[in-house]
Amino acid sequence: MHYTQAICRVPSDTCAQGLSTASLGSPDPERTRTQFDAYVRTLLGLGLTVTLLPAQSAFPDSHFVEDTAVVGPEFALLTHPGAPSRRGETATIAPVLARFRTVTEMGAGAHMDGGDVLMVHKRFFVGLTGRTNEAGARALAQLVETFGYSVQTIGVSDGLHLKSLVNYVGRNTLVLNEAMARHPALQDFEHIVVAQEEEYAGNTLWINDTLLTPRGFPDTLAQLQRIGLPIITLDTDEIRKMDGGLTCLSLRF
Ligand code: CIR
Repeated sequence: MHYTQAICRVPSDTCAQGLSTASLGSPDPERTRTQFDAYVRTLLGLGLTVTLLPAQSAFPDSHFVEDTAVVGPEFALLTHPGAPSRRGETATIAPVLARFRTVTEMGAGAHMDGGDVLMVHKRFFVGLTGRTNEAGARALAQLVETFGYSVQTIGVSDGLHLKSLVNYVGRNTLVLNEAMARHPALQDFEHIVVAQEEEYAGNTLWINDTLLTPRGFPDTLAQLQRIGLPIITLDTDEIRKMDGGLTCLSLRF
């Protein structure tokens, strides 16, 4: 898939009040925005058009826009985020997506965070987590199977989202942790296995054959360099304090 568009949302001054399981301290909103700005500049530099949405102080996690939708060339599925405090985030994303795609909504009882949805060509892998349930995966399948995609679920017991642990980095390769490397659903790919202490770097983002990876993970970086694609490292330490990573800061399509 060649990306031409991204939707991002400016982090709010309230960003430290969002959900987090990380014990890394409270993020500084100013530094969070600096890291976010560098991310947006990187997307622009890669030729994407970025729709930048204003901060939403009522939703401290709302700059993690990836969780609000799943977007492919033929569709946009508005999710029903797993965390109650995040459900209101989709209301302002729907009209923006409607400029680009026909928007479908999930029914009640279905839960999904976009961070649990990994799209690789015509295949979707959906993490079943505290945020995404079977009904959510079925809602996605119902929509995308009509466009010729397959959907496979993967139980995730550690980590917030599937994409906290597994991402596609081009050249038929996944970057993933050891446990996911053993998963039967993921054996059709080459693997770059991140060391336990570098698990966060599993959240590396592939954009049109450039890799965006968090700074500070030398072993993963060395492994990624062997793929032979250009690599951009970005500071994410403030974003990480709220369990965020590079994939979650944009919707790309
Ligand atoms: C949350 O817990 O929902 C946010 N603090 C972090 C969401 C990160 N989203 C993502 O990785 N897709």
